[in-house]
Amino acid sequence: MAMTSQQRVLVIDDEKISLKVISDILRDDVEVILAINGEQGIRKAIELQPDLILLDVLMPGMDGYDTMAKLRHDVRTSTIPVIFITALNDSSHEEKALLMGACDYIQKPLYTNIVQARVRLHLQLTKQRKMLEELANIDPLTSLANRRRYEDVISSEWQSAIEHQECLSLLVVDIDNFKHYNDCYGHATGDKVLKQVASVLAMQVGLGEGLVARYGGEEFVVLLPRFSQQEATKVAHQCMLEIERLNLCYHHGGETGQVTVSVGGATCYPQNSDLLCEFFDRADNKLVQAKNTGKNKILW
Ligand code: GH3
Ligand code: MG
Ligand code: MG
Ligand code: MG
Repeated sequence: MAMTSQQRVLVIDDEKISLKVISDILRDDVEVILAINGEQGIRKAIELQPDLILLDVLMPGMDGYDTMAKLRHDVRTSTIPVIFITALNDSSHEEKALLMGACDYIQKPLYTNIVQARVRLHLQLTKQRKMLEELANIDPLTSLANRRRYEDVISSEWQSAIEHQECLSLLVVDIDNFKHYNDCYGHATGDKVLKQVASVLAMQVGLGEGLVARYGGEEFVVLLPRFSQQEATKVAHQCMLEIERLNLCYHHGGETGQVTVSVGGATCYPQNSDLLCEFFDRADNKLVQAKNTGKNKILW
């Protein structure tokens, strides 16, 4: 059984010969990245996001434990599994590594088959974990983040905005008269519209700029960290314009309509973790107001 290709393993070891040996053992099956010390290893882990890290314990300067502590502390690397590799055969070292969150511990001298078997096992577990994460966080119809993911991201963005005294904007976007669209063309065609609206929103909100999520049904949320009300309004108008450009018409009760959205917006400088619910409610109340006053508009 071959290891899954395209998976990446980062090896951090101060000895060139060890790097060579490990890389020879693994390179047929995975992409191997090498680092000669802890600092370089952390940098490469952040940048290249390996699926697994093999970490030498004894290294001059920053040793394996220090490196591990830093990897665990940084959100960008905290969930990457780490296998310690060491010549130390004292059980207290093994215990320490496992207590720090290492997923495994391999003792030198290295046996090719053991290294391969353990790496294979942990890569498979990583793959399964990623699949589960995706199932838990992604909306299958639109491929956007789902409501669970949105709740996670907004709480961490809220916390970070408090820490850095930055503002945060939120748009709640709901398709107008979508029931009419479904009644006209059926649910399956309605699903296609949801996908189209979702991709317009995703396109307007650049990667890394904010989060677009399907909150439920035909309702979406757009979270825009550090966006002022003015900047977020611009994004909302652009989204509304592009959705109108899709030119999705339907007929209902003898009349012709077109798919539009209503948007409720809120912007604030978060001060207190308790006020997060109120923030969402503010945007949501504005959405209700927009619905009650003619739809196809944005209100703050
Ligand atoms: P409003 O302008 O007030 O928002 O009216 P609306 O018809 O959009 O809102 P309402 O809440 O009355 O109905 C929402 C509709 O969205 C009804 C429901 O069938 C449809 N909907 C929700 N989720 C899905 C979905 O996953 N696929 C499809 N095709 N339709 C969906
Ligand atoms: Mg060493
Ligand atoms: Mg609606
Ligand atoms: Mg709705």
